[in-house]
Amino acid sequence: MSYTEEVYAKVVEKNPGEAEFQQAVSEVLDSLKTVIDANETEYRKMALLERLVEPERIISFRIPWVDDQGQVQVNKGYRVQFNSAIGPYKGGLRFHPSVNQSILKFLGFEQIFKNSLTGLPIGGGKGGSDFDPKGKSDGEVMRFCQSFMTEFCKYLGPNQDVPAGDIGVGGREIGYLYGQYKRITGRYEGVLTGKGLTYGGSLIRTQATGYGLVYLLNEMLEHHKYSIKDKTIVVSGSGNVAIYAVEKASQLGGKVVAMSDSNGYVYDPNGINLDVVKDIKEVRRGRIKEYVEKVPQATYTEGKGIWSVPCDIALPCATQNELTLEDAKKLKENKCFAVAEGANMPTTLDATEFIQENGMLFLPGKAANAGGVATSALEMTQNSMRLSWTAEEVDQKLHQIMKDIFVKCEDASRRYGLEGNYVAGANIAGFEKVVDAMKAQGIV
Ligand code: NDP
Ligand code: 2IT
Repeated sequence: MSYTEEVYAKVVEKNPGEAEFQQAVSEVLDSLKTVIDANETEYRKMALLERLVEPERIISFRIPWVDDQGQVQVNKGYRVQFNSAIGPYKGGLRFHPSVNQSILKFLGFEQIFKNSLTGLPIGGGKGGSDFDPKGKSDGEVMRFCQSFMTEFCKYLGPNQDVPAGDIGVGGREIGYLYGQYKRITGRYEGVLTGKGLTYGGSLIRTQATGYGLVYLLNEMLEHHKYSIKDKTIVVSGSGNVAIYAVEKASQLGGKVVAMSDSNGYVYDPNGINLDVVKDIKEVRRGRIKEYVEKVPQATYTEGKGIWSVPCDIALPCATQNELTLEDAKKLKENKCFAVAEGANMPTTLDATEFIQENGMLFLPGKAANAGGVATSALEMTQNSMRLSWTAEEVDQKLHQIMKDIFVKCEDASRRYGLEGNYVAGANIAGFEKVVDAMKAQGIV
């Protein structure tokens, strides 16, 4: 058995029932095989892979809070502090009923390589809770966030661990979390990113993941002599990442015809009217089906199935494993030629394989959605310097970071004879920096 196969087998054995974590490790180790085989003796001796797949620390805690009826509720809270070789733990918090240790470990593991690719000094972490913000009042969300932070603040710090948003955690939640951190510790410091603009947030952070996705997509398309202009695009989800991916894709001349949420999807042959979506999702916290009440030519379909809408480019921006092999086949049948992941691991392993083997271009999430965390790191920089850059300055830096990420992925894939395989390129380029730092720091 090769070293990577051996380590993967141990991961399965030692992390039973953690399907998402096993999936994320499998994808990374598979594409690192060539690099690792070339350094096998050295890496084995220092148990490099065994250390890479084991989180430095997992904190798990109880979150009691009182709902509007006076009933006490209890949720689980977690933080996976996965790897601090290149900087303080950095990664979002997810509030969703599906959250468990496996999902947060997969996200934390991916985050290590993603953060490395940004070129900025941030390690990998992820956290969250099985709390469901849907249908909760602002007061309930506030009390939950305060209880979460009352425990969590013990493990945070601007040079230690700096969380941000993810699914179910946006500006409102970050505000409540920040307020409680400040109240308990008495410190006004950059301990969270995605903050509001009046209390230390960065311009463009809200847009960064979606914009960054389209910047990277654009780099890849240009490299392969295509352009976004006049392409038909389907974007799943209608949250933070999806909305700003649609905004940037439309600015570059693409036509987005479908978006979704966990209930169903809307199809608009004239191109999605983003003002309507923003009003439904950002202002009213409503459902995507309300879109058809405002836009008569649009149709709503209940359930999954957004990938059956014909398109040139698919941007999965909702959640893990939302694009299956069957969906990938449908995309191919409809002549889709490029898939770029706005979400983390939205494409199943067999679907990714199918896409790559069938000549479609593919950008993995850890490269394609890195603009969010990169801009979080820019927010940390501004907080440390106690100044704010303009929107143009931040956007320009974000754009350059995404261009650099494309060069890194392209270069790494080429060096190992895997040209055009950006899954391998992203994993290898991300891995190289982390491994150098781990080697330099000894056995820790
Ligand atoms: P939001 O909570 O803003 O939006 C999530 C969207 O995905 C909603 O439309 C939601 O629908 C849908 N969705 C969530 N869970 C499911 C599910 N189980 N099945 C179907 N649809 C689902 O989150 P974000 O936009 O921030 O995050 C989207 C993805 O992007 C996630 O994978 C996240 O990890 C990733 N990401 C986010 C970054 C960020 O900066 N925010 C950075 C990098 C990656 P509904 O409202 O019905 O639940
Ligand atoms: O998955 C991700 O990269 C995020 N949710 C953003 C993390 C961050 O710290 O900005």
